[in-house]
Amino acid sequence: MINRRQFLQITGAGAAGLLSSGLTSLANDHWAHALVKPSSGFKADLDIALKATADEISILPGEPTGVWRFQGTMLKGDRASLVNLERSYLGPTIRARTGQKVRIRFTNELADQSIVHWHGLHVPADMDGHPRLVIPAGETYVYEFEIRNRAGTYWYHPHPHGLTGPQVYGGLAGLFLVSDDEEEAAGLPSGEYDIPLVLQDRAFDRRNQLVYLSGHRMEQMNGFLGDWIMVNGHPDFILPVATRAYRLRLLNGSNSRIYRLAWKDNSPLTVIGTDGGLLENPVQRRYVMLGPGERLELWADFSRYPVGSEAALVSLPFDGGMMGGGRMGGGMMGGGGGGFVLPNGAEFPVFKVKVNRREESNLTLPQQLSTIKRYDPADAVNREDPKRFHLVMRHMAWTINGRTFQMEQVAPEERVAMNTLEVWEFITEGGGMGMMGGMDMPHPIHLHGMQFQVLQRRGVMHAGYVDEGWKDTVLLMPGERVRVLVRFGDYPGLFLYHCHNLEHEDMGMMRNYLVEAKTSDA
Ligand SMILES: [Cu+2]
Repeated sequence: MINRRQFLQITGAGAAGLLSSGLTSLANDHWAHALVKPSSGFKADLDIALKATADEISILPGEPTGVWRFQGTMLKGDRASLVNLERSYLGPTIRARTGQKVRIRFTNELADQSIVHWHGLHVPADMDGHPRLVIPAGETYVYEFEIRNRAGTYWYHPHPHGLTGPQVYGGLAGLFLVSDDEEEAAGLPSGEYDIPLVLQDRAFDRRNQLVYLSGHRMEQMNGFLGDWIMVNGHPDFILPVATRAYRLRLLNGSNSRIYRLAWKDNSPLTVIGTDGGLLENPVQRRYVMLGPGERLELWADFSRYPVGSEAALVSLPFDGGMMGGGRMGGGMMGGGGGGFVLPNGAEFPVFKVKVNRREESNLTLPQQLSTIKRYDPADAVNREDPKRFHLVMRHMAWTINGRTFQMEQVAPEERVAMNTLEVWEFITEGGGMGMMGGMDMPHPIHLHGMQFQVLQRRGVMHAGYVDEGWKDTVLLMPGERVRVLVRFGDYPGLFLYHCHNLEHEDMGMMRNYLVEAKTSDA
């Protein structure tokens, strides 16, 4: 018997049959050998039981809202490593340190199949939550991996193909915060002054129940947008603060909404971190774009605010590139036309800050936050010939290079050699084929398994990006092209890259890439 990882190495070395199209389909192993019980050789520092289950929670005044949520129990390890959020549908925050070994026993108590993806974490292929690994209702999947990432704000959510959108929307998401020595040495606000803020949007019916897609195709082509802005699972969120510095960790956990974030009083944002942890040095921006799946960390100093004063984070207006102007079919929500009350690019408040007490702190903004070794494009195996991925619409479906997701299919440009650096270019220009005009849309592109570096943006110029740090999700606005440098690391096997607009993803704007170990048994 060969195990799954060896199997992937073998097929990766060329044993799988090549189809005439040049596409490779991995042999039809049904991946039935999901890890169903802990392995004896794995010494877990943290051992967590995590279930996805139906629940009810009070979100709006009146009737409680039916949600799906993650619930966690610490079986072994520091209890502070699993923080349940009060009165929120969000899953528990998992805290781990680089180098720790983590076991998570995921039990699916939903009616549908599911699997969990650890967004941003560098884990082996069979620990990554690929949709081929889904488990049916009532089953358990045991994850075992070592934390190899640097400190950062990562997160987790379901990833069953075609169901990621509704499951995340239903409430299934949580933060996975990693810490390390370098981060501790940076001298940032910690404990109660280190605040995660998960930004999401939701729509509710008159009975306070979540409303999702109406079935209108245009709605799915745009991506679902709610008219309630939620922070950590709460509408009309207010953050009480003292007169001192805070670390704010922002995650865009929305299905498809993009935020153009700014302080309401126009003071600049001080950004200290991105998807893959701290920047080298803080950067200032008048506003920042935050696409679905992306994270940004802010240094927010309220020491100059008088007690009793207010501040607010807002989303500024922008051209959301929505098909049909976002109001296709004359639609208000529930009008059945696929339009949205609050289209992408609308202006709205995100949350309020209330300065409610005086506190002294001698923390000052560190000028050196971390060290980031920049990749040298000269080291890329395809420096002169970037792999190009066109984000285009075909037959009323979003595709990557004209292809939609096939569970185990890999195209020639989707094969990479382990431990090599490549240049990948994502291209939205002409994505709408120019046939209907103005149909290019934003796409936040996420690579599983790796953090990468943004090399260059070209095409229609947009602003508000923080491309200085490590990224696992990169936002492209209409007419833009982005080159990234990615080193396909030490784990062979099948990983995903996809649009993190979850409705785009569910309709197939997702593909595999295969990391092939350099073996000599071809
Ligand atoms: Cu997309």
